[in-house]
Amino acid sequence: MSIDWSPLSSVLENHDRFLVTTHVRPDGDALGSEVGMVGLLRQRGKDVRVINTSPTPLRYDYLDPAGTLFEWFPKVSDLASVREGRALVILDLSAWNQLGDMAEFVRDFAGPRVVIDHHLGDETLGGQVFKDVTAEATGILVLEAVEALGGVVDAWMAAGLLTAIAMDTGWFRHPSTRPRTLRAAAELMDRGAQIDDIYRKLYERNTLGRIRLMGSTLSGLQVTAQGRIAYATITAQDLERTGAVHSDSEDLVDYTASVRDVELGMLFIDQPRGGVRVSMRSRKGLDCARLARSFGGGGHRAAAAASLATTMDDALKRVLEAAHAALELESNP
Ligand SMILES: [Mn+2]
Repeated sequence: MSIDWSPLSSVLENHDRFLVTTHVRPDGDALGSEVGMVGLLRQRGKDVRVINTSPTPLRYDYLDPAGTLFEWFPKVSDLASVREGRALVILDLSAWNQLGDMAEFVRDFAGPRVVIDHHLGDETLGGQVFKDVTAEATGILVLEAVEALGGVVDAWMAAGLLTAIAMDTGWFRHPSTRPRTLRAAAELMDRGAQIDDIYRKLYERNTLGRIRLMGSTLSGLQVTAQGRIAYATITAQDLERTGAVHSDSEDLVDYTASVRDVELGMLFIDQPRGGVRVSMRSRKGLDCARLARSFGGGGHRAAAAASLATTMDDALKRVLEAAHAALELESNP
């Protein structure tokens, strides 16, 4: 699918001040796409603020070396003036609940808005939507936009966009990876992205808490449905005991789906403000997005998530039941 970027070009022509945002618990694609977009906007001489509903996980600090780019919504003291006269760019989401505490602010936002995204789902956030659900990352769409609009990818933007693409493709291992993914990565390296340095920053600066959380989570891994489902849990007590913080659970779900013959891997995590979030990964075609949607969540076919306003025990019971049924349906359609 190829996107016509000319409506974005007119938004850029007609506005001088921008606000860029992304989803709750921002990942590499979310933050890296923001970097690419900010780079493009600044090249055009725009005044840009980036305000996110969640704080930036420590591992992504290299994208914002001065610590001045990514602002955390609850800490922004001049929201009234942020609202004024800006155009809003929303990256890597298409569902209101993915905006967390910022949803109301975005709903009330009077200025024009633009959504660039690759998630399934038919909810609309309003404004101009640039969407390609076949894209491996929002970062690749932002790269496309930068090129279509005559921007120049500098080393910082290249690092952001490479982070985006690498993280959303599991470092070029997921089925979404195709020749153009690697071509884009190669081009970003040409533009100054240092892939080995990015990898080290992301994966070789673990806190002790994260490693201990990983150990405790993996040693609690359970298997069910004759080995077709694997799942693990992270409770508030697990976080406390291991000294991990919430964002340390990022990617741990991938291990659940890495067990031989497992078709669906799930990680259940107690949420800081109550409820349980379940992340899902499928390996042999089971539609996780559909399973997640039945609990009010969403995502992609092979990777999705949902939040349940309930206890860990109840979340386990309900989701495992639905997962069994989904597998059954998959085997006997
Ligand atoms: Mn993404």
